[in-house]
Amino acid sequence: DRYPVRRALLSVSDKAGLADFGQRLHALGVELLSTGGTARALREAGVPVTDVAAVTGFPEILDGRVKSLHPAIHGGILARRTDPDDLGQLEEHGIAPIDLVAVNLYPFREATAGGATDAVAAENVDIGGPGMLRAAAKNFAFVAAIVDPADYDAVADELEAHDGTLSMATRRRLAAKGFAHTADYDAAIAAFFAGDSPHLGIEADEAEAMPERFAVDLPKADDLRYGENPHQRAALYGDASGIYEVLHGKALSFNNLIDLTAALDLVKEFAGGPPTVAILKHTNPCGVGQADGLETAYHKAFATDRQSPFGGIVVVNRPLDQATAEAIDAVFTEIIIAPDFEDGVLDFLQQKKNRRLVSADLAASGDGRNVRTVSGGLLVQDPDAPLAADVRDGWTVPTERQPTEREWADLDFAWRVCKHVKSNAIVYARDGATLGIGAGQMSRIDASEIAVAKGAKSELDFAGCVVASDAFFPFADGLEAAAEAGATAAVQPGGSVRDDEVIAAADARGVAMAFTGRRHFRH
Ligand code: 93A
Repeated sequence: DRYPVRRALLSVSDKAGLADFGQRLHALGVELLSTGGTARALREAGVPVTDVAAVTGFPEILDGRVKSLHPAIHGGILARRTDPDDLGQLEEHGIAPIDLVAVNLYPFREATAGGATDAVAAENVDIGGPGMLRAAAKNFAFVAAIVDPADYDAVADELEAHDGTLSMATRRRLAAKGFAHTADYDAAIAAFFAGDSPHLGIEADEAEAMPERFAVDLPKADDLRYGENPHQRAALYGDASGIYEVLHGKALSFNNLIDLTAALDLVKEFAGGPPTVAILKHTNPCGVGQADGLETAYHKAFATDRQSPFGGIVVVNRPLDQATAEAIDAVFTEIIIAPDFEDGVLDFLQQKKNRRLVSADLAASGDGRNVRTVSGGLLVQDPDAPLAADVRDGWTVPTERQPTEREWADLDFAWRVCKHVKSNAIVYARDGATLGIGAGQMSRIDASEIAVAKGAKSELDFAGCVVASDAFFPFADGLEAAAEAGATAAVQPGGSVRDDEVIAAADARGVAMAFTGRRHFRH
């Protein structure tokens, strides 16, 4: 009951353990076939592999929606090795048997975990993977179906110990696991689509209830000179030690404290990223720049809008160096925030008596609750936490064109900035620099027009830029206006009933568009 493994097909979304497993199979003389991304990962690890496209004689089409769905693959998996008819038909059609299939599926649960639009969810439904897995599991009498990377080692061990063969018991056990997995996978998909559409957040019944009472009892930290305006009394309550520290300058005002919070929230989006500088006014970024060094990043941020930074806040995501401090010093800046200041930089900046210098811990996570006053009480919500470094992995691209590598980087950057712009928010960016930021408009189109107008005022060229929108484009016109302005790629949550029109408008203009499945209003 032992069958040899001579040819294996690997097609995995989760590339964990892939290189090692591929290497061991290769060392056993097994020929490896793989779909696009898996083949690339194996080649990068130095493991020889044949593209599935070369076996089928057919390229991957529809953005990978059809890559392994072909008789040359499914015939190779499903043929009964003891049936002369089956083997004859393989021979007749020039199909070689496939003895082992290692597949794991598009991460549907992960992609929809925090809520996703129908389009995002649908794009994460794997068709070919379950097909191959079930085909291999069905033919377990001859073929091994592996769905769990945790099984790679045991399978490779057995192959090495038994002359490149696997036992019936192993194949049957793997088949059971494969069937259980596809059943569970389909159940998750069915459950998602049984709910209301679109999904942009937490399902009411899976959310932990907010507390029955919300008690606030914080000590007064400071009386403030006044509130938002000089005729309003104000005080600060709580304890910011461990979050930020004012090292120099006048006491922070009511509005300073609000702006400082906005600046910290924004820069945390880039805490682990390349040198990044943001300039803010009235809680909105005037410009954000990213470069190999802070000084260049500052100039990029400043170039977005050379007028508004006057009297603003500058925040950086790594210790502030002298050259950057001098560049900032050339513009009247109320507050400078940095995780740290390099030697001598504080002394230099302290020459201006009133300017506030603040050090901040970008890893400090705050108090975990976001509170606003409303008529008759308080609104309490979870904070809109900083995005994960790999947030892009959960995005989908419904357009014909995928973003280029440069566009991906700019989309990621623009999306992080856009999250910190008052709604309706539109951000144009290119090469790690914002080109135009449209904040706080009552219509998305107006936000877009203002962003473009501000960029034009700064004599910036929008050709080849990307655009980010904090909530979905309700109509195609917003996307069309962005393309008209020069955007070649866009990022937005998706989830409009008119998504199809917006996607068609993008396709008509060759715009690559990503759906995040999550919106970031700031009201
Ligand atoms: O879009 S699919 O449903 N169509 C297919 O023909 C297909 N073949 C494999 N998804 C398909 N796959 C899946 O692609 C696999 O289940 C795996 O999750 C993923 C691997 O793609 P890549 O090798 O390009 O990273």
